[in-house]
Amino acid sequence: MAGVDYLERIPNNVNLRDDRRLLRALEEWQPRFLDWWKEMGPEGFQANEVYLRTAISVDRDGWAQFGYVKMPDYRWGIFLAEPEADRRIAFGDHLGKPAWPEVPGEYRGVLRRLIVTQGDTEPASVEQQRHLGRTCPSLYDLRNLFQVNVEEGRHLWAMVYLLHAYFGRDGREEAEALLQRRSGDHDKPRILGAFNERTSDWLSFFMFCFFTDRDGKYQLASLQESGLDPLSRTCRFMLTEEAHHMFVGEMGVGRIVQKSCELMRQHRSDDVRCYGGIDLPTMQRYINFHYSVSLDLFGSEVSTNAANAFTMGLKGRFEETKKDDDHRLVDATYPVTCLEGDRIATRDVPALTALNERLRDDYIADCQRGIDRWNRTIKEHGIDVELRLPHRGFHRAIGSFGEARISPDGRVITEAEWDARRREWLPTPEDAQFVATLMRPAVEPGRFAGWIAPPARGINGLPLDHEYVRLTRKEG
Ligand code: BYC
Repeated sequence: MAGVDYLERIPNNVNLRDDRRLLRALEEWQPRFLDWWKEMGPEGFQANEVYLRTAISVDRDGWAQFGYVKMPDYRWGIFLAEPEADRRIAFGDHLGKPAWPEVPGEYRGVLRRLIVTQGDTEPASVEQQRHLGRTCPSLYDLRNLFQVNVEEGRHLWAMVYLLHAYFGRDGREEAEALLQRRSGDHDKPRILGAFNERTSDWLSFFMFCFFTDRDGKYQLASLQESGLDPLSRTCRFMLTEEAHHMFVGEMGVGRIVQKSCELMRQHRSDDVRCYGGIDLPTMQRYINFHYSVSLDLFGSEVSTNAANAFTMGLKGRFEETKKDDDHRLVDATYPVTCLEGDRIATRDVPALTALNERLRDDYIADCQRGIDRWNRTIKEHGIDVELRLPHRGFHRAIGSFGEARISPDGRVITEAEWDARRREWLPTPEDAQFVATLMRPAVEPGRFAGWIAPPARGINGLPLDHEYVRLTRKEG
């Protein structure tokens, strides 16, 4: 149980009990969070028992406990990774100085903006996914969806704790606003583009977990380097949970690829739609969409915001401490590919301003590793098709490429060519309609929908036909 007060109304390892004001403020926020969860959380399953993992401690062996919980009773808590003794700031102007236990006054605004932006994505994703339960491909997948959802709820708690504990009244107001914005809402949308898109089917859900949650991994890893020690420790623990979300995405897409390949072999046909599978060209179009909107989440190629956050010691690079350079980047350059006039060019720019692009490069390499694994499955079935990541400029809204039309193979094209070919490259309304026809619930323990292969193993050593969600007492 390593330092976690699990019997408290808000489980925590930050000694909330000793800070009555903070405790009261969070206890006031808690019922509003629950109201938000009931209104915007998973629709239709709030009264069902779900086999969930709950964080009860942050050490290696004990951070997860499995058991049946009704989602509104989930113990959302505040957990920071164990402090590192004598932790020092690893980059920027304050390199080598002790990490800050409190927010430095001069960085308050920038830090608050970073924390709010991070926090905003968490409830947004729950809102995006709230209708999926009714069309789950199995109880195993339904449970995984809910696991992801409750953990995103916990990640919201993680950011709200920082806002309440370190940002006074402004922080409390921001915490309130996190419950007011709504994904996709015209008047009060979520902050970042990808979090206002619809996640209307399970193919999109798995793609979102693979591509968009992976942005979370890279952003959290950069914030984990922060000079603000509580932010660093919070992100360090969130990353342990984030890993499961990407697993759900990679395995989910991988199982669909596998099923499609099995159907292609069995029926000696590339067009598996008539056999109830999702054809590989459709998969490719979904990849193109989710990858491109996730690339936007890294911001502009050249960004003074990113340079400032680094120089101030607030947001580092991915694996900052493992990098073998001066960690100040004052004279360094970094190659950035962007649009120059009507052509795509790579040029060296000051490394400080290129930090978004550098993180995007790390992310792209990681995405490619997943694509390679899916391609191995295709190859193992003797099928001569390869899934690909489109060019980084394809279908972008943020950064220099947002001003032009780029084809998946990286050509600057005319609006006319874009209009003529976008149906080849991005999911069409017909694709979405077709995928929607497959979204019929498979809720008998051990049954899987016909468009997705079963996973290799169940959860926490349990068999695949375990009743991961008890549906006997359904809500309304
Ligand atoms: N959409 O200098 P720029 C996760 C704005 S995901 C809309 O290019 P900067 C999760 C930007 O705010 C991880 N607006 O970018 C995943 C700025 O506005 P202001 C989330 C955008 O500031 C799945 C202006 O454009 N965490 O955890 O260097 C499920 C110029 O900005 C977008 C974070 O994002 C966009 N895509 O970097 C659940 C970490 N991109 O200031 C959870 C915290 C940029 O001019 N956030 N803009 O009004 C950050 O580090 C930075 O805010 C960004 C942008 C990386 C997002």
